[in-house]
Amino acid sequence: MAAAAAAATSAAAAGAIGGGKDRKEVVPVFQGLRRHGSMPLSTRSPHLLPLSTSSSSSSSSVISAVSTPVKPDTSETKRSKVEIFKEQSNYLRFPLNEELLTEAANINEAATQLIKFHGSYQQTNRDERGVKSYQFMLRTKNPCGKVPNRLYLVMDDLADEFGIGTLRLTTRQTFQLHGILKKNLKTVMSTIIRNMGSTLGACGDLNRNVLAPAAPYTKKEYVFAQETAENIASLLTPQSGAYYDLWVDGEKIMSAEPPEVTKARNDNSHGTNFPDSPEPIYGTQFLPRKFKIAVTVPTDNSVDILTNDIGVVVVSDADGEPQGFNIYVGGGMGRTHRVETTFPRLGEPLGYVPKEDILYAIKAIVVTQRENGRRDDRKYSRMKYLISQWGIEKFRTVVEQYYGKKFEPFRELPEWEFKSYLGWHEQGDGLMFCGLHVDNGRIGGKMKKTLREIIEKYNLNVCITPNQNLILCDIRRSWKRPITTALAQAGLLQPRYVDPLNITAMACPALPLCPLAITEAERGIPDILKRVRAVFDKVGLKYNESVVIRVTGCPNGCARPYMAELGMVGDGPNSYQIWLGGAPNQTTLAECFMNKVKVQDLEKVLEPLFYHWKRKRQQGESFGSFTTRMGFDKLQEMVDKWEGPLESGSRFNLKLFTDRQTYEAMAELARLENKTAHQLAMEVIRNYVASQENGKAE
Ligand code: SRM
Ligand code: SF4
Repeated sequence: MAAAAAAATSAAAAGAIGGGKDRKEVVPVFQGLRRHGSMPLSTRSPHLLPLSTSSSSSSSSVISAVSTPVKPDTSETKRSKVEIFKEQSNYLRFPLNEELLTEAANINEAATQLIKFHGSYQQTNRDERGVKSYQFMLRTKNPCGKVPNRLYLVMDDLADEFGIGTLRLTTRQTFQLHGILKKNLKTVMSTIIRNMGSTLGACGDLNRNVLAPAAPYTKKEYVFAQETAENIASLLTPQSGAYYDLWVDGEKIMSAEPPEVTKARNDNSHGTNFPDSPEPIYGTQFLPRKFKIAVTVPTDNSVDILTNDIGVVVVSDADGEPQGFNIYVGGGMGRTHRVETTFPRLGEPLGYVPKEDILYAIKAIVVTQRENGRRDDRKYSRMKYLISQWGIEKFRTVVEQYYGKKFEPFRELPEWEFKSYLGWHEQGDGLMFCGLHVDNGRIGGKMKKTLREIIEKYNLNVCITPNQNLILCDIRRSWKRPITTALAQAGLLQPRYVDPLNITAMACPALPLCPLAITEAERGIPDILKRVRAVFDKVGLKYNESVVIRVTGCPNGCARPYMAELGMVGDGPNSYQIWLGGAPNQTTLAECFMNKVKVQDLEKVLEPLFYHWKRKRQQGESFGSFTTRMGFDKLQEMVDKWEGPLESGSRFNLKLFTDRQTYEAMAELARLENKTAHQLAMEVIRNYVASQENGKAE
């Protein structure tokens, strides 16, 4: 940013927020000590006063008004247990360092909270009864979803050697490894770190993996968005060194960061930093809660931009030269059943900043949340609640004080589109990339073996998409055929052979390892999608029609079900809330239509809804828009009065067959596989077409 300009006003601005050189941090008492005792109270920074700003320019003008500094509020406020653990940890070390050395298969409560910041969760297998089998899930951090060839191969090996034999691609472009035993944690962590990977800050109360479009296009805007995501990720990476102390005995195996990132992190012109702290941005207390950022380019909503705490969009001039960024704030999905004061929320426009200011603007937003987000009740600690409480105007005013400038007006943007990047595409540098649909991001069995062989043989880098899919990058034209053939043989079909319902569907891991799961998601969705396809067939919807379906095992929303056209959110054993109204381009929030729908009763709800969508929709109207236009009263009436489609299902199925005899024979075979005649016929046809294609490729 214009550091000079900022410096010119630093005294005023720092005074306004009461930070700067006088900023105090909770002193970690365990530097050296290893024992609980009475802890100093968190010294809250002075509260911000509303600015009496005289600035009227709409450009990034420097704030010149000064508000009266107030005395630090040293009153004791209630804090959640996790705040105490953080404070007593000596920047995420204690007692994790000691707990890792014990013979026990698990670690204690404080260490369980701290290890999250290092990228791991303690779990048990909930399918098993009796003695708890403790294990750890590890999550990597891959800004933009980028995974170098070497790291992919190492993750693939680690999954087999120390995990449950599968790799899990996540909704935030990272890997999860499940089933790591405590005794192997250090080996696995250090192997990742030594092979171009990291798990630092993949979980915990700090900035999580930064999303950006995964497509390896060489177009200027895309490259710029990805560079920005990487710089933001660097800016907000913990600095204390605890991670390296614990997992690689203090060796600093870090990639160098651009000097502008270091400069932005160290800049304290506007009182954002704890000047003498090993964690200049986070301090001892880190953030009140997890924090999520996505960067993208106009139209490309492959990142579900509005669900993030901060959404950043590259804005370019007429020649395609990036000039700055639009910034959204306040998105988030998590909620708690029956607590109406918790809710999913979409990000809203904060303003525009010139490109050289982006790191400073991001830091100002993060610091606003750090200072003002609730730390007493973690249910309400996400930044979306702060913005909901304050309103965007007040939030903007406070952020501007830490930023030292005013935000410019938000630039107009074109419509968002969902981009999956599946199939073959040109990168723009003569090479190609191939996007592969991976059901729920779970890579195992033959698919895992084949992917490894291809990635190893052709020395490919890969990218993980925010939809749990994988992109093979940097492919020479001449490799396209053999790679297509090898992929198809492992069931990794080109997108036109994958059921369109599967292509956009997502489910979170849920049971058996997620401790918060109320019911199935990843394990349940294959059957759910089959049944939705059968309902589509029954009511006469075509094969190429689709709806965005997302399923989670609880209301936390890890697969972003509240953005889906049909969201299913676990609310009891084998039962789900049904959420309707999301859009195919992920721009509207769904609403809860029904509670406690037993999974076996799904058809009773879905049949009438899809039947009426087929008949009453306007031209090109998506299922999400249809349900919103109808309104829930009308939809409820449709469900309540449902007596089955007027036409018999067989009439539609018969269309595929030349005569009744063939249809009946197919129907009988299909029954053996618990399918409809139409489904089986479609499968046979698709397999036939795929085998012909493969034949051609060979
Ligand atoms: Fe999530 C907690 C899995 C993306 C909202 N999430 C969890 C935990 C770690 C359970 C726990 O706390 O012990 C889950 C581990 C399950 C397992 O066994 O693997 C878990 N979340 C996932 C992943 C793997 C789902 C997936 O299908 O890919 C995603 C990993 C992302 C990553 O790589 O960083 C994942 N989680 C999300 C998202 C989507 C996103 O970020 O785009 C959300 C909603 C967006 C948001 O944060 O608002 C999300 N996860 C949560 C929440 C609710 C947060 C809240 O504000 O209330 C929790 C629970 C919590 O934090 O207390 C949670
Ligand atoms: Fe677990 Fe709930 Fe997230 Fe699913 S949505 S992974 S059940 S926390």
